[in-house]
Formats: sequence, C-alpha cells, structure tokens
Amino acid sequence: MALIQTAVREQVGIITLDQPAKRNALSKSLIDEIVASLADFQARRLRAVVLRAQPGTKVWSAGHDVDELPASRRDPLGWDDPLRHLIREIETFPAPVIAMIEGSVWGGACETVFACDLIVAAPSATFAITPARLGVPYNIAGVLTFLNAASLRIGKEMAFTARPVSAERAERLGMINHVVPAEELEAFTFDLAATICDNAPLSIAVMKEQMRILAGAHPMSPQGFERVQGLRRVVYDSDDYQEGIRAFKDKRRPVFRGR
Ligand code: LCV
Repeated sequence: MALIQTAVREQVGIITLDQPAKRNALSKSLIDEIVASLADFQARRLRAVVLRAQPGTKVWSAGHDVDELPASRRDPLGWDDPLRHLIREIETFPAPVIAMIEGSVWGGACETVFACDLIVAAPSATFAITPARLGVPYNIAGVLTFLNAASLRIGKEMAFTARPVSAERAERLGMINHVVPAEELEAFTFDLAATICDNAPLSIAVMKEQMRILAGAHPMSPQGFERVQGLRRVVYDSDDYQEGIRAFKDKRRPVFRGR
C-alpha cells in the first residue's frame, strides 16, 4: 500500500505524505518511497519539489516512527537511520525542495521540514523539537539542521521544552519563509515553485549546494566529536531512554529520573 502520493505538475514534483492512520510517522517504508520519488524526479530533471501532507491534515507528520527506534544500547539516529538518509537526500537534491505545511510537525519531521529549502505554512502549522520528550539523544548533524533554522536561543527553547512553536512565531523568527491562509496555501506554494522553475536550474543547483556546504562547515575536532558520541551513548544506554519509548507506547506521560 502506498504511503505517499506523487504527481508532476509542469516542472514541479509533488510528494504527499499519505499515512494518516500513523499520522505520517516517518517509517523506513515511507521514507524509502519518498527517496525513490526524489530519484525519479531527479531523473526527469524536475526543477522544484513540493513536499506536503493531505490537504486539511491536523498532523503533517508525527516524526520518526517510534516503533522503529532501537530498544536501547544502540545509537537511535546513526548514519544509516532512514531519517538521516532522508535528510541527506533532501539536502543534496539538485533543485529546491519546498515544504508546504498544514498541521503539526514533530521531532524528526521538524528536522525534515527544516532541511527543506523553503517552508510555506498555513496558520495551523506548528513545529516541535521533541527529543527531550522521548529521552532521545539527538545526533549532531540533526542539531546543526535545527541551528541553521533557528537562533541558538530559540533552538535551545524548542529543544529543552519540546513545546510546539506556532507558524506565526516561526515566520516572525525567520524559521519559515511564509505563513499563508490555508485556502491560499496551495496556489501560493505552486506560484513560488513556478517562479523558481522559470529561473536557471544549473545556477540554482550550484547555489543550493554551495549553501549546503557552507551551512555545514563547522569545525569540530576529533576529540570534540568523540566527546559528543560518548555523551550520546550515556543517553541511549540510560533508563530514561527506555522509559521515554515505553511511555510513548503505553500512551502515558514518561517519568524521567536522570539515569
Ligand atoms: C509511531 C505514531 C507516532 C510516531 N511513531 O493521534 O526528534 S526525536 O528525537 O524525538 C525523534 C526520535 C522523533 O521524531 O520521535 C518522534 C517524535 N514525535 C512525537 O513526539 C509525536 C508523537 N505523536 C503524538 O504526540 C500524537 O500522535 C500526535 C499529537 C502527533 C497526534 O495525536 P492524535 O491523538 O491525533 P494518536 O496519538 O492517537 O496517534 C494515532 C496513531 O499513530 C501512532 C499512534 O501510536 C497511534 O497508533 P494506534 O492507533 O495504533 O494507537 N503514532 C503517532 N505518532 N511518531 N507511531
């Protein structure tokens, strides 16, 4: 059963997340379908991609599929995790990927949206960074995605509180490009995509790649990286990590004890 819908409108590829029963959770299966669609769009030399959910949805995506997080003692967001693969595919896709958002966006889906090149949202959209809600040690490339979207102060508030940020506040803070009334969202987004398609695709592709390289150009010593990985291991080996996932599955509030 397809977990996404795809379409092509002139030179724009459209990917619609379509697994409402699981609130479009980013499972490996759903991510594999997105990645395959991006490869097809690249082969067809499309000049923009719109990544959206079903019209009128209350939840754009509930983030990483919690059922696919390792029980413990294994890095939950290592290089080969499907979410990490999706982020890299979006960042390296040789044309702009525009996230069109209605409803709430959670955790790994929030990073996915922030990894997109442009974000157009309806007023109903909210954005939440949720590792602290689950007891997950987010990975360092993911933290950089967040810091490239929000200031350090706002990034800390979102990460430490796990509270959703409204579309209006996100736009005011420069975290998203436009907030547009829901009834105008589709027309506005596709008009933006059409403008991009009228410009030089090779020039756009090279500027997108330059900005990716420059945005990721942060010096980190081998010692610094090893320290981060050691700290993350303490977290994903902790009782709190297991409690966070168990509480989610039990549909109850987690009780974190700091060990
Ligand atoms: C699997 C799900 C999910 C889901 N996975 O509907 O950033 S990190 O580090 O946290 C990273 C690891 C990450 O992204 O983790 C996931 C972060 N996501 C969240 O914390 C959001 C979790 N979901 C929710 O809070 C609620 O589902 C929302 C508010 C999104 C929607 O609430 P609503 O009442 O509309 P339900 O909670 O009833 O969910 C409907 C079905 O989708 C499943 C959920 O288990 C339920 O399945 P059943 O019908 O089998 O009970 N589901 C929701 N989110 N991330 N499965």
